[in-house]
Amino acid sequence: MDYVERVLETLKAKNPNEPEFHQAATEILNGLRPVVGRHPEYEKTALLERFVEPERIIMFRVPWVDDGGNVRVNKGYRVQFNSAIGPYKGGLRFHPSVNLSIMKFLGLEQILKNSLTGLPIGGGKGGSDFDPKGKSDMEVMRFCQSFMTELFRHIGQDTDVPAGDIGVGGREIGYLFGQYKRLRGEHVGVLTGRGLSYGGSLARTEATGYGLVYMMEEALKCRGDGFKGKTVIVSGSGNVAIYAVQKAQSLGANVVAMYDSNGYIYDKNGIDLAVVKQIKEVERGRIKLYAERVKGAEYHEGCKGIWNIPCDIALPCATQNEIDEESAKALVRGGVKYVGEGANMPTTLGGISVFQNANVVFLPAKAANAGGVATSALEMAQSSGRSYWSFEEVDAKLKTIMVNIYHNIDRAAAEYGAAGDYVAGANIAGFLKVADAMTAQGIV
Ligand code: NDP
Ligand code: 2IT
Repeated sequence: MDYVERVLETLKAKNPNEPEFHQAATEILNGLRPVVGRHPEYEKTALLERFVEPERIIMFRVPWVDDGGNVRVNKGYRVQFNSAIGPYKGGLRFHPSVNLSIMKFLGLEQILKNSLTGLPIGGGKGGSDFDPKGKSDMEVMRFCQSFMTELFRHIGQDTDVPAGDIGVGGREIGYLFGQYKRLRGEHVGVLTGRGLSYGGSLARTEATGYGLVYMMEEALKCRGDGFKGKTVIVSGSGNVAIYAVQKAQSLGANVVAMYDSNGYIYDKNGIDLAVVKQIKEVERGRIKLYAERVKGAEYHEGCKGIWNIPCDIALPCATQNEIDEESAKALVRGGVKYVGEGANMPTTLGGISVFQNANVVFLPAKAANAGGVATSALEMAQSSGRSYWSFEEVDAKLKTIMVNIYHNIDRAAAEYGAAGDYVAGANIAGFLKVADAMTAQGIV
């Protein structure tokens, strides 16, 4: 058993029943094997053992009262995973599936993603099993206030800066920020993704989806290709999906399908994004409505069928493990040449192998969706400097960051004998900086 295998075996034994955490750790540590081979000092200082163990996990009760006067209780989490290169940074997810395993896989991924941005941010993640779907604004507000009443003592602009993720958008960030400010009496950049009237950054809303497309555009360009005329599938219909579609369409792509957790829409004429935005951002409705409003569009119950639609480029932007081995095979049969992960860990380990064996250009989440957190770091910079940058300025910085990440992971993969394997490249390039910072700071 080599060092990597030993660390993985111990991790699984010490953290049983955490399949998503095991999956993320397996992908990362396997990618790091060539690095560990060149740095025997990592094993001597138990660097990998320290890297996979969160610095701190906070778990708390979130009691709140619904509109009917009933008392409800949810679980709250904040995993402060690694602060070697900067304050903990990462989103909050509100979704009924949230559990410790999901929080830890997201936190572990976040460390390397944040490192790849080149900006000074450590890794963290948090959230709750609260489901904002179907709740009134006042219920969401009471929940957010209760959540922050516990979380506020653990976060701060220089210690831990949460943001949005699934189920946490502008509305939730507003309520969370309002309660933080009330409890601390400080108007500071403690959360990112804030509204523009109270410290938010232009282009943060668009950043993850735009960033994904910027990186894919660079990957296409390096192969003498482009988005123009390509058939694209984007899963999900939330923040990341909507702005990925917007940017891909602006570059001439034909985006033909999207979904929510109930089912998918297929519109061979190209998705009318204004209709999706109206349904999702304004009405908070179901994607099914799209087929009732747009002539020629189809709605199909269930999500999996989306991957049977022939396409050139697939951008999974909903949630973890949405593309399994079978779906990856369906995509390859349908002619997919490029896959870019907008969601976190949307492809299973088996699915990744299918893509790599078929020579699909595969851009992994921690690189491809880093535009969101990178722009969060730009929001932090604007807050600290008490200034605002124009949309064009933030967008240009975002694009530069995404293009740089692409070339960094490409170079790292080649340098470590895995040319074209961007999973390995992203893990290696992200890890080297964290390992260097951890080493410099001693055994902590
Ligand atoms: P949103 O809540 O805005 O949207 C999530 C979308 O994914 C919705 O369409 C939702 O459908 C769908 N979805 C969620 N769970 C499932 C499921 N189990 N099966 C099928 N569809 C599902 O979240 P975001 O767009 O912000 O996040 C999407 C992904 O991108 C997540 O993996 C997140 O971690 C990742 N990400 C987000 C960033 C950000 O800045 N927001 C940055 C980097 C990554 P429904 O409405 O039916 O639940
Ligand atoms: O997964 C992610 O990178 C996010 N949800 C964004 C985190 C952030 O701090 O902007």
